[in-house]
Amino acid sequence: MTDSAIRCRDEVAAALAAGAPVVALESTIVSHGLPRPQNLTVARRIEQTVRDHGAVPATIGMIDGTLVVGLDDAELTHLATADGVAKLSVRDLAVAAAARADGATTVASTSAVAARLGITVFATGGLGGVHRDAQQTYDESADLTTLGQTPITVVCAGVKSILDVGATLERLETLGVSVVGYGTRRFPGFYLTDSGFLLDWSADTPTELAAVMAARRAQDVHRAALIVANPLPESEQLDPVLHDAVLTEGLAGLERDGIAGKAVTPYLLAHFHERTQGASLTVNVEIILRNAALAAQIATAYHTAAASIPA
Ligand code: PSU
Ligand code: MN
Repeated sequence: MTDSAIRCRDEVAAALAAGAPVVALESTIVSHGLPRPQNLTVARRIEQTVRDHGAVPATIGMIDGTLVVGLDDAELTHLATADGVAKLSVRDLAVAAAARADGATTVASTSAVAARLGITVFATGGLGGVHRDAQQTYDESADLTTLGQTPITVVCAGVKSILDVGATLERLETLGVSVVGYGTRRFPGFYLTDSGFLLDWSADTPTELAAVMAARRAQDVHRAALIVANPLPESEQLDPVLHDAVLTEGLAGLERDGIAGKAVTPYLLAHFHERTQGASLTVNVEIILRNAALAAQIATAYHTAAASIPA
């Protein structure tokens, strides 16, 4: 599909038309969530991982005001390396388009654009959520409200401990977002295997998750997202003692440096990467690649099953 607002890469459009598995990917983790120069290498590895597991990757972003679904390598390189790439949530998309901006899409805007094109599965690292001081600042990511009105399956490792995890789970419940643990009923804590919060549901295989997606479609009452929360194995998590020390320091830094609004998440991510001497980056990359692999497996299971059912 090509129109003035959204350009879909040929390979992605062909896969969608054929009912073949496609996995959407966001660009904010590339432009704002991972340090340079590793970010570009990681972006390419995420796409390759999706391919290795049988699906077509569609990394979404904005180039010169046009939303691109399936950035090519030059476009991906641009968003990973250029200065002044905007961080675009849903509310920013039209203003940025009119300004012919280059921008990276968040979980919210990636989900919204992907769902509009009929992409059923999206892989990311962690969702945005409710910030720890939200009672004073009202800082809650638009990822939550957008997921509350966007029917797409999102594979993530929970939300970062920089957020109020309990409050985020409460908001997801209020917004009607389904949350299913992959192989666990313990909600993952991104860098840590277990956030300490429990879930009502779990699924053990991509096929089971594809069955959940098929049931959602058959029931036809779901307007919100399905979150698949995929924890790291304990052997690969960040050292919990180091994690807690760096977190405390990062939260204090926010106040000291007067960081607020959409700069909060990138600030804390950069702080983790610096203060753990790269250990958090290694874990972060591992999380994203594992989520990309699982998302591709879910998309493959879902589209294989769908293809065998007469329309
Ligand atoms: N969490 C991460 N890494 C990230 C983000 C979240 O572990 O890079 C990005 C995602 O793009 C997410 C966005 O959608 O930050 C949320 O930002 P905000 O809190 O400003 O809504
Ligand atoms: Mn915010």
